[in-house]
Amino acid sequence: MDGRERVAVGWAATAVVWLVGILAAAPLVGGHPLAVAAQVVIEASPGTVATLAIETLGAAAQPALMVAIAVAAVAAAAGIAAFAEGYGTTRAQERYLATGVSVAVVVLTAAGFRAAADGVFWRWTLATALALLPPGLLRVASGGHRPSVGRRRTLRNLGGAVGLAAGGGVVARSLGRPATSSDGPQPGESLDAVVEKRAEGTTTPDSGRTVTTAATGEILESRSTTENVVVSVAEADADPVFGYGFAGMTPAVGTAADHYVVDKNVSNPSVDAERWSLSVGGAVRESYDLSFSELVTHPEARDMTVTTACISNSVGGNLISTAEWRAVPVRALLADAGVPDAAEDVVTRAADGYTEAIPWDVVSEREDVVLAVGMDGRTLPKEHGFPARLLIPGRYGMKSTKWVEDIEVSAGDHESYWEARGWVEEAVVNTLSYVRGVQRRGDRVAVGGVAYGGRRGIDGVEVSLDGGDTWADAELEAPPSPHAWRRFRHVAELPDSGPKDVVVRATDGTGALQTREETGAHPGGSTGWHSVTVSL
Ligand SMILES: Nc1nc2c(c(=O)[nH]1)N[C@H]1C(S)=C(S)[C@@H](COP(=O)(O)O)O[C@H]1N2
Ligand SMILES: [Mo]
Repeated sequence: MDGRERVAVGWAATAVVWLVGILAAAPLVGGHPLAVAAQVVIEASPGTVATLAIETLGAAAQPALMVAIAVAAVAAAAGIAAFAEGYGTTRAQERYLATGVSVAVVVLTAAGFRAAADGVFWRWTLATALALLPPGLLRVASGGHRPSVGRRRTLRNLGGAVGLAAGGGVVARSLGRPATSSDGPQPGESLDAVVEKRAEGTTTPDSGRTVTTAATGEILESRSTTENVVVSVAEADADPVFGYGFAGMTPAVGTAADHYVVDKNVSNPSVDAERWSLSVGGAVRESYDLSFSELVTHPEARDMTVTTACISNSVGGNLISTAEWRAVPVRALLADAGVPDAAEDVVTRAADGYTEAIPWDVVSEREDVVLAVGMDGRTLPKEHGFPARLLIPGRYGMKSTKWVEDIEVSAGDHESYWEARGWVEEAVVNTLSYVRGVQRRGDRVAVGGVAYGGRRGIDGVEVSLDGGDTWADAELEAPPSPHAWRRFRHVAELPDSGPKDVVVRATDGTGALQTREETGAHPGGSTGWHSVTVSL
């Protein structure tokens, strides 16, 4: 290694120690500057970029972004050092550069921990100190900018710094944030328990619901295609009717655990339901606050089965789910506040800074525009918006604000989070039909899937096995609710095992055929017929 390389490696090692220190100190505040940086990048990037990342990387998009930022930080450290060394800088210039970089690192670390800590002073200052001490000492021990010490001592210094960071981690962990100090309602807790706690001030054990999945027959072989279709062969003497539950078929009503999750957050807001209250206000006659238990026991609370889909879902994609929710109509909540004639939008604001708006006309006409407080008979899981989130059946998921803190009537038009990033405002779902499973049983082959037309409903689904030349009507299961998708299947006599070009298309409740035109998700949701070529 020449001198320049040595300096670059020294700085890169310092950056690594800094990152290790940051992660070690993270338990103190329950978050870290890397996640904050990733969040800043996500919120600053155009919606199309964020969507592309979600589509290509899925749930790995956010961790991948954090890794990329970490790598960039290490590369920047090495780059700056090599650059300075290469220009034969004077001692004074070196000092300026080192001071500048140090100040930037201190500021970034402190600001990152402060943002992650929601501002609790001693936590973020201590986390900053713990994270900065090891790299700081490493620089001092290695003689500042020019490491003149031998390799063995360098390694020893490096080991010492990492050990120090680990020690800081132990301190951070022992002082770490308690998950929740509150004994109030927790995410995923039985709703009955919440109601009983309120009535008696006692806790009851959760009464879990069991979910049964339909029998599928003995599967001899099975594989998944890139189009999210499960292609399988079952025993020839399996039930020739197939039902709607064969391999690949989604349950008509899913559970909280298998519901898709999409949001802009690297780490989701933790809301203490005991301290939380819903504020209902804005341009209303009388604004008021509602506690979580008041919401759960609201006289108009009801169970609803609702399908939601993300507007960034691709044709055949998995960002669509159906679940049973407990929810209160938003118009009932607003009626108690009194809405004036001049009302235009109903704006929801969330704990993560997200906002959405729906016209008051829509809210006042529709009983199914609701604030959900439960899922599967339990309080909402954290990732689905605990303690309360909006649901607007027939609109894409982006309209359904999670972690709602206030509902506000506005007299003017309001620009929402994704709307500001170029997505359509109304976000009415496009009619869709997706193949989920293709299965052979002897000479018979079934094609099955789901179809959803939002509030228009689904009247028919057709299946083609020859790329769209000929079509057959599929059988349709009754939808689990007016707000949900319905499953379909078509069974054909098909002795030969050659490749089949399977295509499906739906007709909605207005009689309109699902459009064949293929469009991407941005800005109004994907369209086009789902097709897959299978051999079985
Ligand atoms: N507060 C908040 N609400 C949000 C989002 C968000 O980033 N923040 N994302 C929206 C999007 S784009 C979708 S598709 C749905 C997904 O809801 P789910 O994760 O419960 O399925 O939440 C919506 N509500
Ligand atoms: Mo979404």
